[in-house]
Amino acid sequence: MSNSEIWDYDYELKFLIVGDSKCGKTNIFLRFTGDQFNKNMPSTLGVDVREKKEKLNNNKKVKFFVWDTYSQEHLRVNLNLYFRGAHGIILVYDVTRRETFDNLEDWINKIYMYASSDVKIMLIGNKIDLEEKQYVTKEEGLEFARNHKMMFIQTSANTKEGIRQAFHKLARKIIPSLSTSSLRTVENYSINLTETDEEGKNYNRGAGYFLYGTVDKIVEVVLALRQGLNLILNFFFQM
Ligand SMILES: Nc1nc2c(ncn2[C@@H]2O[C@H](COP(=O)(O)OP(=O)(O)OP(=O)(O)O)[C@@H](O)[C@H]2O)c(=O)[nH]1
Ligand SMILES: [Mg+2]
Repeated sequence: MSNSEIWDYDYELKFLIVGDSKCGKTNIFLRFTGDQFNKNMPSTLGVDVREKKEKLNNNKKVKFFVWDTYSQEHLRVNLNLYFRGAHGIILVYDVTRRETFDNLEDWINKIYMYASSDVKIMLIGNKIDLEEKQYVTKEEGLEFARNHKMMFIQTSANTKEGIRQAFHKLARKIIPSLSTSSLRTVENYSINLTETDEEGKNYNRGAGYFLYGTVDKIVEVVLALRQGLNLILNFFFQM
C-alpha cells in the first residue's frame, strides 16, 4: 500500500443503511459506493460492507464504511453487531409504500436500543422517480424527521437524485461532533513521518505509520470476518 493510499483521508465513518424490505437500501448502497443500480435485485440475505472515499465540499476527505443490511423479519441476528460503532444511520422508507413510512417508529426504537446515543440519522424517502405512485409526501417526511430530530432528504437510487448529498450531509453533521481521538487527520500522524528521499523511495516512517497501518488492516480483516460469519449464520437460520 502506498503512502498516499494510507493517508488519503481525514475521517473514517461507519454508516449503516436500515429500513423495511424493498425500500431500495441495496440500490442506495450500490449507487453511492459504485454508481450502480439493479432493477432485479434479490433481497439481501447477509450484510455487505463497502468502503468509499469521498471529498466533502468543506475539502475534508472521508473514508466511508457503508453497511448494507437486510430486513427480512425471519432472519434475526445480533443487531447490536451492526449498530456498534456506527457514526451515521441512513433510515430508508419507500415513498410509494405507506407501510414502510408507518414502520419508521419501529426502526427508530431499534436505533435507540442498539446504536450509540450520539448517532446521527438521515431519513431518506426513496424512489421519487416514481412520481405517479408517491403516497408519502415530502411534507410528511420532513415533519416526521423534524419531530425525531433527524435530517431528511428525498432520493432516487434509480436517477441518482439526492444519493450523494444524503451521505455528504450526514457526514458533515457528524464530523464536528467527533472526539479528537476519533479523528484520523494527516496532521495527527504526520509527526511520525519523515520523507528522506525526494523521489519517494526509502521513506523513513515513524512508529505511528506502522501502528496506524496495522490498525487499519486489522479493522479491514475484522470487517471481512464479521461479514463471513454473518453469511454463515444466515445460512443456518434459513434452514
Ligand atoms: N424506480 C425505482 N426503483 C427502485 C429504487 N431503489 C430501488 N428500487 C427498486 O426497488 C426494489 C428493491 O430494491 P432493493 O435495493 O433490493 O431494496 P432493499 O431495501 O435492499 O430490499 P431488502 O434487501 O429486501 O431489504 C428493486 O427492484 C429495485 O430496483 C428507486 O430509487 N427507484
Ligand atoms: Mg437489500
